[in-house]
Amino acid sequence: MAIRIDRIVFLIIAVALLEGATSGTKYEVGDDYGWRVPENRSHYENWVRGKKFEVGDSLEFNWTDTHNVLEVTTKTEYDACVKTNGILKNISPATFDLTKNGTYYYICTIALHCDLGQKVTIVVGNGSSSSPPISMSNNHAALSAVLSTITIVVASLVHLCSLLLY
Ligand SMILES: *[C@@H]1O[C@H](CO)[C@@H](O)[C@H](O)[C@H]1NC(C)=O
Ligand SMILES: *[C@@H]1O[C@H](CO)[C@@H](O)[C@H](O)[C@H]1NC(C)=O
Ligand SMILES: *[C@@H]1O[C@H](CO)[C@@H](O)[C@H](O)[C@H]1NC(C)=O
Ligand SMILES: *[C@@H]1O[C@H](CO)[C@@H](O)[C@H](O)[C@H]1NC(C)=O
Ligand SMILES: [Cu+2]
Repeated sequence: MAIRIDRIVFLIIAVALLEGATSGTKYEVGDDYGWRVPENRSHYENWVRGKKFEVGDSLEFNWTDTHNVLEVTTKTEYDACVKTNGILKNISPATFDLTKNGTYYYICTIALHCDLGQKVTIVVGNGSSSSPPISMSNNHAALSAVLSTITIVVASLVHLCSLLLY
């Protein structure tokens, strides 16, 4: 029994380490100030300054009162506070994953909040995504990547079962 518990603890630690190694930084947008109408329009620009966002990082918007987060896709929409297109999250805290290089735009759609400066631009990498056109060879590469991942997962599960049953 003692041996079994040792192994279970070891596995839990190993999984935790693996997850820690693959997850990026989680940014609390505005830090303790949170996500709200700022005192001046450069508030969130100032918050972004000096930060280096990377693929795998995530943003957490945290608020009380009435706010939300809309991710818009173009600078034009962002600059003009266009509230009609994009991914809207209404529940605090709202998390957005930065899954690839590019420029991400977030605004609050309540009343004039965006116009008053409740908006933030996040640049990941050099700010542009490099998505090569999908070709046949890319599809093959993607397929074999998926297959090898499945193989690894199945092998791990078999291994896990054998350890637990031992
Ligand atoms: C805007 O407000 C932030 C804090 O909310 C402050 O650090 C910054 O200096 C202010 N900028 C201007 C231009 O007033
Ligand atoms: C969100 O903000 C509230 C108050 O501003 C704070 O108490 C809480 O810890 C924050 N939540 C997170 C997940 O940071
Ligand atoms: C993202 O950009 C950084 C810096 O420009 C670069 O080092 C990295 O390889 C890029 N990652 C992807 C997935 O394109
Ligand atoms: C950003 O990086 C990508 C891929 O490395 C490159 O194609 C693009 O020209 C770069 N853009 C800028 C503005 O440097
Ligand atoms: Cu708002």
